[in-house]
Amino acid sequence: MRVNQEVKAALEKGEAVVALESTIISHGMPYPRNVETALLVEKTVRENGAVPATMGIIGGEPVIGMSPDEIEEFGKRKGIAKVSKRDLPIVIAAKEWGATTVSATILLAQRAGIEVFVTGGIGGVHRGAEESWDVSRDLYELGSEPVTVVCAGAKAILDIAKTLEVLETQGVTVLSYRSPTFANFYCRESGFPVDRVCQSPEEVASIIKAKRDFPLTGGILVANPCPEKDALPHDYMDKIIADAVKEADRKGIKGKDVTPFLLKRIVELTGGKSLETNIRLVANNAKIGARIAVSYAAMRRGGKDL
Ligand code: PSU
Ligand code: MN
Repeated sequence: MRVNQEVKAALEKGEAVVALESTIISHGMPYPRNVETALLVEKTVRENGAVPATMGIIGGEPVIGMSPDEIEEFGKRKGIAKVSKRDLPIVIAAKEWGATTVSATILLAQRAGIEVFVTGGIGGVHRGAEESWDVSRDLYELGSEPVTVVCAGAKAILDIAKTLEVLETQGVTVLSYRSPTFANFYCRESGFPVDRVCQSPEEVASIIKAKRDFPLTGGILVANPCPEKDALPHDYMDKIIADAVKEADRKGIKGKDVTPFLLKRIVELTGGKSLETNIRLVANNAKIGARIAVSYAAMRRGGKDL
């Protein structure tokens, strides 16, 4: 594993580091907005007091903290594999490039000692999973690794009720950030309850610390709703998502191609509006995630000095 100097130094001093994934760059958004977004997210993490660590596999080597040039390459290079846990050994052995999903990024973060991770929306249980059995690996990595993921809920293309059920089975602590219900990606609220509504980064950090000190294994999910001014209307998005899901079905799109296909199709069907919302919500997660990481790092350092 290659850990960049800045990240290494911050971790040694017990300072806040935020993990970032690369599937959202290579498979979640079109070039060049994907690169602009990844760089904006890193900048937002820094402005809020933490060190960003964008992760991916370069020539078979897991990289913790890419350079801006490497981020650019992940944005435009063709044929970068989408790497979930099962794909990691294949891409490493073949010395290939791989964009890490939430699940693979959680694994790399845990290996590097990074406890807070920011993304847009996690993978989850797909609509129609009773037939397809399509349930993202993300939920199981959240269940087993000690990483807190700050997101805007599960991607809107999913079945949120079933996703929350699997999270509960996996023992994942599900929090919302200043919102009464679980976040609904493009549309703010989902109406589904969470385990605790948190009002501040300190409150979230205290829950992370309690889980680690106990100790309990497994992750925490912080659902941070998209800012009001950037959110898209429910009814409008419901119809577009339903149409995109039907189209994927008709075209026989399966497995790891489903999520990238749907995200791309939704951008087309909304005339680019969903992309703008996606960018704004990731940046907003970066702000809150960095503040949570800073607060948690301070609590841990405080604990050691006592
Ligand atoms: N959230 C986004 N855009 C994305 C993803 C999440 O806003 O591109 C990616 C994440 O990397 C997540 C993956 O882990 O989609 C889930 O894919 P699947 O449904 O195939 O497990
Ligand atoms: Mn899947």
